[in-house]
Amino acid sequence: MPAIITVAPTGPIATKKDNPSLATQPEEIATAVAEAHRAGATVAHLHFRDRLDRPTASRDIARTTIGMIRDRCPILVQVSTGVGLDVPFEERVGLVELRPEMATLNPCSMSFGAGEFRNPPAGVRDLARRMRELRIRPELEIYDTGHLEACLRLRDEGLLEDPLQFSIVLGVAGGMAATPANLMLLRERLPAGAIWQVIAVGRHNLELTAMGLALGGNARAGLEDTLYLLRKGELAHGSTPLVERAARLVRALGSRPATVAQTRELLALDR
Ligand code: KMH
Ligand code: ZN
Repeated sequence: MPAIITVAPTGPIATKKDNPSLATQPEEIATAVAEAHRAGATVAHLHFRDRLDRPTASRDIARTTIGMIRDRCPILVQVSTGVGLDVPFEERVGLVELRPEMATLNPCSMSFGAGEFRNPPAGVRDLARRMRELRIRPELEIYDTGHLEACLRLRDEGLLEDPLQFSIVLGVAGGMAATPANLMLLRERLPAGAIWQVIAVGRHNLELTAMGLALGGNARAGLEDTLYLLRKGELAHGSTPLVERAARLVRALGSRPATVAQTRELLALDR
C-alpha cells in the first residue's frame, strides 16, 4: 500500500532566526509546498504568518496562500487550526470557513514548550461539529493517551466519523516524549481501521518517522517538526530535503509515496 507524505513547511513557533529557509510568507509557503509536492508530498499542512512573521489566523492571508498553492500544484490542503500559541481559540477556528479538504483538530488543552495550547472542551466540540457540517476531514492530533480517549468520546457523541485519522505527536514538551515505547503504546490503542501518521518533533524526527512507516503508518516531514537534517547544527535547507528523506524511507521499505488520487482514496475524502 502506498504511504502518504504530508509536508509541514511552517509551524507555530520557529522563526527565520532558527532556520533562515523557513517559509513564512504566502509566496514562500506556496513555493515550498510545490517543491515538496514534486518530491512526493500529497498533503500540505499549513500554518500562516503575518507580515512580521507572527502566527496568524487571518483568513485573507490563508486564502491568498492556498490560492497560490492551488495555482502551482494539485496537492491536498490541510489547514492547521492550532495556528499558534498566542492566537485565541475563537480566531483559530474561523479558518475552517475556507473549506480546505482537511484541517487539524487538537482535542485537549496542554502545556506546549514554554507556552500553553488552549483547546477548551466546548470549543473543540463546536469545531468538530462545524467541520462535519462543512465536510472537512479532521486530522486528530494526539499528544498523550488521554487525547485519544477524548477523540473516542467525540466519536461516541457522533461528532467524528470513521475512519478516524490521527497524528501521533511525540516530542512536544508537555506531551509524550519521542520514544519507540510511547509510539507503540499509542499505536496499539488506536481504534480499528484508523488512519495514522507520526509527527516526531525535534531530534528523534528521523527514527520515529521511520518507525511509523515500518509499522504501516503515513509520514509527515518539514521544518515545522525539525529544523535539522540530521544532527543539531546541520540545518535543513527548506522542507524539501526532509520530504525527500521521507520518500527515500518509504521506498527503502518497499512501498512508494501515494499519488494525490491514491491519497484521496486512502483518506476516504469525499470531495
Ligand atoms: N505542531 C505540531 C506539534 C496543528 O498544527 O494543529 C502539531 C500540529 C498540530 O501540527
Ligand atoms: Zn501544525
